[in-house]
Amino acid sequence: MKKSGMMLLLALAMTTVAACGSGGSTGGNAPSTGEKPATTTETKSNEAAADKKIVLGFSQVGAESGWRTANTDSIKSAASEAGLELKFSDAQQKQENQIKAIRSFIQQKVDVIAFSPVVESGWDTVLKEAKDAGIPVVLTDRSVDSQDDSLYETFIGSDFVEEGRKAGEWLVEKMKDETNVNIVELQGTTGSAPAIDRKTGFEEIISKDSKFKVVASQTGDFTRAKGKEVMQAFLKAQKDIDVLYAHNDDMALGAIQAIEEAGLKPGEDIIIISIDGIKDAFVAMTEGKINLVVECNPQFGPQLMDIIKDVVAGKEVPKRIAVEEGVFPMETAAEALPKRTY
Ligand code: GZL
Repeated sequence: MKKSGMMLLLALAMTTVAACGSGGSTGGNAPSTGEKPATTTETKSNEAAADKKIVLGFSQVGAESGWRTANTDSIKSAASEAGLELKFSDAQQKQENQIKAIRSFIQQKVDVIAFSPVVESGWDTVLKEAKDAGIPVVLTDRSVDSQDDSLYETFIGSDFVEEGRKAGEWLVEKMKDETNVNIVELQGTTGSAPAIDRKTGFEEIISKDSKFKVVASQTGDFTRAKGKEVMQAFLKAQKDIDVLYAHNDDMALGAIQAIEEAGLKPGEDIIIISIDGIKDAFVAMTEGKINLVVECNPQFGPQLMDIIKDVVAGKEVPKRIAVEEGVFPMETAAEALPKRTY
């Protein structure tokens, strides 16, 4: 009995070892039902990592203009398309709200932070905090004046100086037979990259001929309401305005209301040049109320998601990525309007 029992135990033990042995390289318990061998911890973590959604923290300037709304729509839809988890914050055009949002993203340990800086200055401290936390930052739409470009991976946005030059070059040609041109300027948000650079580019061109005079220049903060208010003040203070140069369409559209309420014809009594290219500006051009729109494309959401995936994958990305855009004189508006997408 004893001997046969021992033989039985030995046979059982042999079967168990063989079964384990046939578990292949994993060394785990080979299930006898012929299923795939259980993955190791390492394999599981690789699979989990591959499935983990990239978490993007995005701080948006606000909702001040048609351009901004289109930009937000582009980023939200592109993030959803790309399968990213988006944490979105609207700063209502306040830098302190953007800094708070970036600090919150750092605490939440997001994978990437992206933002459109409402103004150029005052970002080094919070960007260093993100860098110290090992979280890469991508600048979108507007840049910062930091001397340390290791604080961000890349900047994707328009060339605002070039936009200003395009506005100036069109005006020089338009006014070639005039001897004296009085210009009023509605600037964007004070201290913002588009306001600074659009002014720089425009002045670079018109300053070559002293017949062009900027007789008044003030911020309309990129909004329709403020654009109307400041244009009303210009009309009261200036006896002879030939041209309005508005840093965005929303301010131009607000100014048009003020010009009409003053009994003048926008686009005729006062030539109007604007930047962005929102649909309402194209409609105004078809009505003869705006003479030129320089495009500033807000729909770079898909490009942004590609960059973010490259950054997370540790790939090298160019420090500067420009957005393509055109120039639309009023004569081209009717044909272009049906094709406009923002
Ligand atoms: C430009 C963007 C500007 C738009 C405005 O890229 O930052 O801000 O021109 C918007 O319409 O408010």
